Amino acid sequence: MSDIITEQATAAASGTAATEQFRSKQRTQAADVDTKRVDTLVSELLAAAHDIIRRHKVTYAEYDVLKSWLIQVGEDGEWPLFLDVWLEHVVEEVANENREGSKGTIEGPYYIPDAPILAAEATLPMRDGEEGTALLFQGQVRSVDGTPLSGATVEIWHADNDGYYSQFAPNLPEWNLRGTVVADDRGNFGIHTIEPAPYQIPTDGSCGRLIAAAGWHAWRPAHLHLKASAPGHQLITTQLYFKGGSHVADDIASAVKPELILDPGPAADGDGREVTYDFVLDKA
Ligand code: MBD
Ligand code: FE
Repeated sequence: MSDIITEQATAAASGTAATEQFRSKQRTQAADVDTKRVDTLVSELLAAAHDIIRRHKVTYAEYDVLKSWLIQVGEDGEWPLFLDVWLEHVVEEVANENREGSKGTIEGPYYIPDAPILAAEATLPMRDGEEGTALLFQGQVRSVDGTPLSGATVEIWHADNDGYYSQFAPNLPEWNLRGTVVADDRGNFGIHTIEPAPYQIPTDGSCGRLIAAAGWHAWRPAHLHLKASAPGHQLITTQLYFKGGSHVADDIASAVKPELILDPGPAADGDGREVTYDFVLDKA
């Protein structure tokens, strides 16, 4: 028998890692608290909750279930997951409503800045014999006026063929399937990777319990996460999906838009599939 201990992926482990990651990001952001705005937003949020309690005659038993569930979400570290799955899509909708360039969508809980820097045509860091269909993801970064953008970068991160993200699930090498690709002087890039699998929200934590209790499903369609940026332009955070993939039409995180669905064809080199997608960035 092997004496290698294979750690299991758990909701609490990925939740704790996501919480840590979020906290380290927050350290660099200045607190910006306007009393009047906090008053308005929190008062309206509470008023909406009061209204629901009255309309549905919420009982003490239900109130106690809510209380214990909320406590457990914190203990599992699943606040980043909960918020990004069920609220972030509307924050993104509001934040990007005036953009003219490529569509954005939610960042989700599993972004890590400063992934390894890679050349304009590159293979993402991956294990020997990484499972999954080979995928060449290529394109160009341009400005809204059509100008190719030199100095552009495309950050990419995605799940493996089992639906797991490096740094958030055990037994994966650091930076697996993550990279910062520096496009060439015409904004062109070509990224060799593998197609990610659909992602299932951990079923053994509080978010999983909510999903089961409500009779929902726990799936996100297979997706690539991306951040494209260039000097003098606004960074766009987005995701791309695969036509015909499961749950493209019923993403638990409500983060699919028609413009974000890729339709890869057979790869020119005969290995797997390839697709071209161009990013159009708004001016800063
Ligand atoms: C993911 O991979 C993801 O992208 C989001 C938004 C939530 C949970 C897992
Ligand atoms: Fe994701």
